[in-house]
Amino acid sequence: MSQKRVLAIHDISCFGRCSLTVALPIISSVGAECTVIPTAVLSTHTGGFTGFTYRDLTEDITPIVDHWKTLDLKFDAIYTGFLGSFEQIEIVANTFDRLKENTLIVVDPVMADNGKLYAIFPKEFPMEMRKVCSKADVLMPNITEAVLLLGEEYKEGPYTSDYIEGLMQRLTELGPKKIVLTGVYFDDKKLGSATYDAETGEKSYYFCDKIPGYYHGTGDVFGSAVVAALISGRSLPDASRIAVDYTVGSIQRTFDAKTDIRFGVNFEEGIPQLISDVLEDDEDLAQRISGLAYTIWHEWYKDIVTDEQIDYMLNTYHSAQAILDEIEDGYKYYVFRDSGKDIGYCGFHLEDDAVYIGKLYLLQEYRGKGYGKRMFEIIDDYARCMGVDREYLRVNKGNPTVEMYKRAGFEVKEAVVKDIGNGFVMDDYIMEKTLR
Ligand code: PXL
Repeated sequence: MSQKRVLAIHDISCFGRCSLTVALPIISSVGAECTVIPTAVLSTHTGGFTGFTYRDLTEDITPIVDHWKTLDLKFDAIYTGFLGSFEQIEIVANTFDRLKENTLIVVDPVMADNGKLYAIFPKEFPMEMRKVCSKADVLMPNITEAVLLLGEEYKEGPYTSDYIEGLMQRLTELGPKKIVLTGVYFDDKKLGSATYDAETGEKSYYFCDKIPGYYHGTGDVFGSAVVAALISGRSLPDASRIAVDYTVGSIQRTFDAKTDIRFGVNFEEGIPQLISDVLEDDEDLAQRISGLAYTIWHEWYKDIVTDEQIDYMLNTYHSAQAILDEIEDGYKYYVFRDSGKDIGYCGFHLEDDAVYIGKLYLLQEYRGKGYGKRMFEIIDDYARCMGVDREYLRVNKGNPTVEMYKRAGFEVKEAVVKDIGNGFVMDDYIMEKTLR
């Protein structure tokens, strides 16, 4: 695959980690070339600082593009965010037209948050912003920006999936076929993003624990990670999930360090993880999962089934090839890490009217630390998104985990003995949970 080239059109806020100083390193980190058009140079971003300098570079944009036209440059993606004036909006929209040639246009309509248009913008700004948004393939607003673009009233959350999906659907009527909506929450504890693809009808949600406080530049960290993932061939739901994890990790490090919230978030130390999340292919993932299965089965099942059965199970159901086959058949796998180390995973897939949880494993020393709960949250979100309210799993009758499943809301539905070949049987309970 030839190297991808992205054009990032943003301002340079010299201090405060946002826009170009975030987009450049994040997009480059996944091996893409990141070309830039700086729209302005500011001493700091405008959120929370006063007295910042602002050198407008609007009049340089068209000559830069004119020069590039003589060089016949091609871009795989163009990504833009904060735009400072009506004139800039006009010129950037025109730049899309001039440079678009099999180019993915990604627009983050940076202008508002928490129900309010940023003070530096006039109230007509959102309607002008529509000009660039209508030309986007992927639009990434937060909820405030979404309602402003749609000319609707802002509503405080928590939201319902009907409301979120309605917003995304209406946004696609403005032009873009793919939406990534940020700042989505259905309760006060979790915050995340939703995606919608009008061409396939596919939607997805991904949430993480809410971290208190408002951190500047997080939209750019998120948006740059989405662009990095999309340009690397990841699907829209995967790109959004990877970007949420990356952004939340960056916020968490900043929160722990008690950094001034205006200084932006520590996204730099998450780059190694981002690279592996974005660039890992299904074969690598299957290898990692299979490695974990080997360790976990040997430490956990040694008192439950015989060594021979453990080996048989590992070879039959947990080999990298078996896992890869499942992924190709639509299984979703999530691997959990702690300090960079793989510590467990869950695997599940959609059936007609239920989600079947085929795998839910944690290394012994990481049990009881909340990872299991997090796995169930991810599975519950997936089930809701897919419109089913039933989940079920199989568990060996002698496995103490039965109690953990009961605490997680599952109950035993039936006992089944399944012949799995080679003289082995699985002597299991089927446990089931109905989502409320
Ligand atoms: O994307 C955030 C951003 C970028 N650039 C400038 C900003 C802000 C947010 O306030 O002020 C100049």
